[in-house]
Amino acid sequence: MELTILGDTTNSKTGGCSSQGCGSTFEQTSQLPESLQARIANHPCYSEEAHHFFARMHVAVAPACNIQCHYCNRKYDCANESRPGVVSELLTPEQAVKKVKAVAAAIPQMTVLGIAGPGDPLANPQRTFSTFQMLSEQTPDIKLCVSTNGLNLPESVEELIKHNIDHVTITINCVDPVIGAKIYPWIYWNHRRIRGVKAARILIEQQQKGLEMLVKRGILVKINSVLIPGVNDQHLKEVSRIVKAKGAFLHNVMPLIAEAEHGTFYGVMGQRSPSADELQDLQDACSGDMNMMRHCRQCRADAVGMLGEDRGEEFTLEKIEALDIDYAAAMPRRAEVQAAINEELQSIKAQKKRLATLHIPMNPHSQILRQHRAVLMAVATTGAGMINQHFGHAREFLIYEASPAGVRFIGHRKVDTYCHGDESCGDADRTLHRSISALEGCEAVLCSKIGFEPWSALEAAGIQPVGEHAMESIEESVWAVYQDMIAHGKLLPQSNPLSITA
Ligand code: CLF
Ligand code: SF4
Repeated sequence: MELTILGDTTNSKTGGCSSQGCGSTFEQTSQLPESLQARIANHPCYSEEAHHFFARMHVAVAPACNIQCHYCNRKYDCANESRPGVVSELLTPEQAVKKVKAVAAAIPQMTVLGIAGPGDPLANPQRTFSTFQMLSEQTPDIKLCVSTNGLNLPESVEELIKHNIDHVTITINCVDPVIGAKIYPWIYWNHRRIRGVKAARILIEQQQKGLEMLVKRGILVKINSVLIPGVNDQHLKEVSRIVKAKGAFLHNVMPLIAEAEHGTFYGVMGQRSPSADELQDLQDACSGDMNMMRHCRQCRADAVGMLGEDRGEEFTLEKIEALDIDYAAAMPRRAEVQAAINEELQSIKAQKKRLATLHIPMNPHSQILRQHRAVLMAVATTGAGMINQHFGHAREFLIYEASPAGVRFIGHRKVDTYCHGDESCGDADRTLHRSISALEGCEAVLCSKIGFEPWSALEAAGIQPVGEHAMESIEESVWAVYQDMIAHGKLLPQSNPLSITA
C-alpha cells in the first residue's frame, strides 16, 4: 500500500472532500514555483512545515482600532489574530525594536516579526510604520508581517511595499454586507461612525480592494476568517472561493472564541463557538477552492516563540530595558542556526518525497485494506517534526488523520499541562480528565513517554497510548501505528470484506 503524506487533500474524517492544493504543507509546497517556496520556507504561519522549526514574534505597538467586531472587547488584544482575554504590554516603536533585537539574539530561529495589535496596525500608521522602518534598517534578516481588518488597507499598500512587508493578513469574515452587519456593529470612516449594513459594505469593499492591490503588487496575502456558527458558517465557503479567485495565497479559518467573562457582545449574548468537528468540516469544505492553514494558534499581540509556545515572560519591557544587544554580533549565529535548520528541512523533504513514492507492502489483501476507515491520532511534540514530548508536559497535541489515502495534519487541541515534574500537581486528576476530554475523537496518542496513571486513564477512555515511536518522525509513526491497528484487526472494513476479491 502506498503511503502519501497529505496536506489538505482527500478524505476528511468521514472520507469527504478533495482538494486542488494547499500552499502550506509538504505535498503542495513542493509543487509551488521555487521563488514562492523560498518566500514561505521560513515563515511559520505560511508554511505548516516551517512551523515545526521556525519561530515568530509580535510587537504590540498598535493600540487603536477603527472598527468594532462583536467578538472583541477593546480591553484586550485584537481578536482577529489573537485569543481574546489576554492583554499585551503596549510598546513604543523604539521599545519594540529593542525587544525584537533581544528576542532575535536569544532565539536565532525567530525569522518573522509581525504586528497584529492590540488594535489594528493600519489604524495606527505612524507607530506601525515607524517600527517597520527601523526594523527593515536594523534587522534586515527578519521578515516583516502584518495583520489587519482591512479598512485602511488600500491607502496603506504603498507604505507597506516601501517597508518590504512581504506577507499581509486580512481578516475577512464575509463578503455579504447583510452578514457583515451581524458581525460589525460599526466602523469609523472619514471621521464619522457608520453603522449597520452601510458600514459592513464599506469594510468589505475596502478589504476586497486591498486584497486585489496587494496581489497585483506580488505581496503574499493570507485571509483570516473567524467561524461564527449560525452567522457566517455557510457563507465562508463563498468567501474562500472569492479570495482564492482574487489571488490570496492561504485561508485561515479560525474558531470564534466567545466567553461571557471576556465581556464581548457574542460572549455576553451566549453565541456559541464551533466544535472541533465543525471547524474541520468547514476547512475541508473550503479546501476544494483554497489553500487552507490549519496550524494557527490564535496567538496574542505580543506572542514570542514557536507557534503554540509563549515565551513573552522572558522578554518583558523591564528585562529588555536592562539589555544592551549587539545585533551585528548576533547575526552570524542566527545565520548558522537557520542554515542548519534548512539543511535538516531539505533532508526531511527528500525523505518525504521518497516515502510518497514508496509502495509499502501491508499485506496481500490491499483491496480490502482500502476499505478501512480514517483514524485521528494525537501527537505530543515540541517541534522538529518529531514525537519528542512527554504526555504530561504537553500543552497542546497536534492532530493527524491516518487513512488508506495516507497521513494528513488536521489541527491542534490545547490542554492544561498535566505534570509539572514535581509534587505540586494538586488537581492532576482533574487536569488529566480535561486533557482526555480534549482528545475526544482520537484513537491513539503518540508521545515520547507517559506515566502509568495517564496510560490507564487513556486506555479506559478508548485512546491507545503509544510510546514506542519516541524521537521518530511524526508522519511515519502515525502511519506505522495505523498499519498496526489494521494488522491487529482494530479497524474493520467499512463494507463486507468477503464480497471483495483480493
Ligand atoms: Fe504574526 Fe499573523 Fe504574521 Fe503569523 S501570527 S502577523 S501571519 S507572524 Fe500565525 Fe498567530 Fe495564527 Fe496569526 S499562528 S494568529 S496566523
Ligand atoms: Fe477588536 Fe481587532 Fe476587531 Fe478591532 S479589528 S474590533 S481590535 S477584533
